[in-house]
Amino acid sequence: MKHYTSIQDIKNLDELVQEAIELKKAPFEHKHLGENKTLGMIFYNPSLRTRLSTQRAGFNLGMNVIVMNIGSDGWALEFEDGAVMNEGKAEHIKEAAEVISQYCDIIAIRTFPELKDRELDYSEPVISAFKKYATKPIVSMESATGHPLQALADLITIEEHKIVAKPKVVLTWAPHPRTLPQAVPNSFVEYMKNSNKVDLVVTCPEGYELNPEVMEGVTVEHNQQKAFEGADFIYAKNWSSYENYGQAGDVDYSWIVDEAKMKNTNNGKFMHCLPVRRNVVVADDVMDNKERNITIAEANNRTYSAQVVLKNILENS
Ligand code: AN0
Ligand code: CP
Repeated sequence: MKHYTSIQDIKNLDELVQEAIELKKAPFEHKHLGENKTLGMIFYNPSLRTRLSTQRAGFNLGMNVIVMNIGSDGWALEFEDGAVMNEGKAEHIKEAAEVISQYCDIIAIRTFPELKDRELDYSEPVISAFKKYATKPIVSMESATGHPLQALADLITIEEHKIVAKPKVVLTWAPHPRTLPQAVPNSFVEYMKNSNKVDLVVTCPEGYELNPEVMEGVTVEHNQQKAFEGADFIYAKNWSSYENYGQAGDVDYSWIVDEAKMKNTNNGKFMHCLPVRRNVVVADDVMDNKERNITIAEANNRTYSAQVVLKNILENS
């Protein structure tokens, strides 16, 4: 593996999931791989899980880890080629990416979308620029349009918790007071679609359909109750409209996931990438039900999704 910024960087998804599950049994077995190697983690946005689990993954592999909140602590970066930099931006990405590359052997980046210009966000301006100007492998820790470390952890979690060979996995849109990215659901759909081990259904209100390219070949059911019938896993996430890009719109709070809805499933497990707003996205009666709620185990797998990715990159370099 050279970079890890999307599912395209994975040769065989189901094999990578198995490798992560193996690695989880003996997480310190590859400590030699990261010896004298440095992982640089660059954050434009807040994080709890990604920050701690990716750092932990680096440590498990024997790496040194440097973390920087570049959005608040670094110089404001210019991304435009040929820009006359006489305003707010103090440093160009061309220098910054090359400089960081000298200090780090792998560069991981978190960069959310602005949610103003769809075309711009979907061109992945920050990740693409780092890929272009850095001389070291780039890992996405959630970019404008994808969260590939999360989706890999989700697939590992489903593999571990399933009780039927090919479970029905339902991605449901859920209410949220803020305008959120499509990154998590985009990657979730891509990974579920590319695994041979799950059947995916997406349910969302009209107008909240994801990017048609991502959704190609995926079943959409606008009736949430119908979608939940027979589901083995319910994966809840809010996302803002792709069609009316960046617009808040009216939030239908009736889409909350609660125990009454979960009763319609096949004794389904509840998943969410976290952080989650209780009693908005999901009710306490689901979150506090230890049989249903597997979000803590899911978050634990963030360490192993990051570790299997870093391991593959280290082995390749
Ligand atoms: C972010 C999102 O929806 O992309 C991060 C999720 C891991 N969530 C929030 O901003 C609440
Ligand atoms: N799921 C996830 O990426 O969480 P953080 O935003 O806390 O890193």
